[in-house]
Amino acid sequence: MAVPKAAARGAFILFEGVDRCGKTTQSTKLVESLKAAGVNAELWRYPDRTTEMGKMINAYLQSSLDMDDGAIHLLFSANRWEKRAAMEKALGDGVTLVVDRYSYSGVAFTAAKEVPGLDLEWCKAPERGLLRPDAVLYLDMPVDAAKTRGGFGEERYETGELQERVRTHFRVLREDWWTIIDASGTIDDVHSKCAAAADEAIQRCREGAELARLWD
Ligand code: NYM
Ligand code: MG
Repeated sequence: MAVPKAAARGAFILFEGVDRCGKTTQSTKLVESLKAAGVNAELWRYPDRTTEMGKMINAYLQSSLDMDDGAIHLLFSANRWEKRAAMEKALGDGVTLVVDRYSYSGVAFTAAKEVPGLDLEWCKAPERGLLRPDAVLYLDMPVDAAKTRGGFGEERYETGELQERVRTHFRVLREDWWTIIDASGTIDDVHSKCAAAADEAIQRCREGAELARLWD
């Protein structure tokens, strides 16, 4: 008797980029279009501000709470670890996860603070072992353009100087399998590039690509 073929796992599709580059708009739009095409897809985001740790992160970002730079870095990471098993389960159940920020933001932002001792390697260490995305859609936008977008400056880290350094660190973290998308195009233009990269990743997962871990 033929053994039933296991259902394909979902793809982990990650959006990264500086603040106000359009990640939230594009990730929302991607989930809508995937669902319309019959793909079981969900939008997740980090920090996940709904958990107890996430509430502390939210207070820190809104400057109602101060915290040591190393401690807040580990809290952002722990906020990914607390959801790791749930992510793996969803992917295994065939759900494609479109994720708005993950470990790369964690590393790029803390490293950009240039705190002695908290170098790139230190920042990467707590991320080791988390799930590796199947695709990274990096929305590339000059900081000067992002700054003119609504809401810039409302939260901690939203200064031109810090964002420039974040962008430099993203450049260092970039790997050749990332998809770099010019985010200054129209919403529809950027969306069609994101959708093409997402389709390709979903296809790879259907063909049996295994879930990997950071930083393989
Ligand atoms: N951020 C985000 C970090 O500093 N470390 C992290 O691990 C993550 C996931 O939080 N300025 C920063 C980047 C943003 C801020 O994210 C909140 P968002 O996507 O603007 O809600
Ligand atoms: Mg933001």
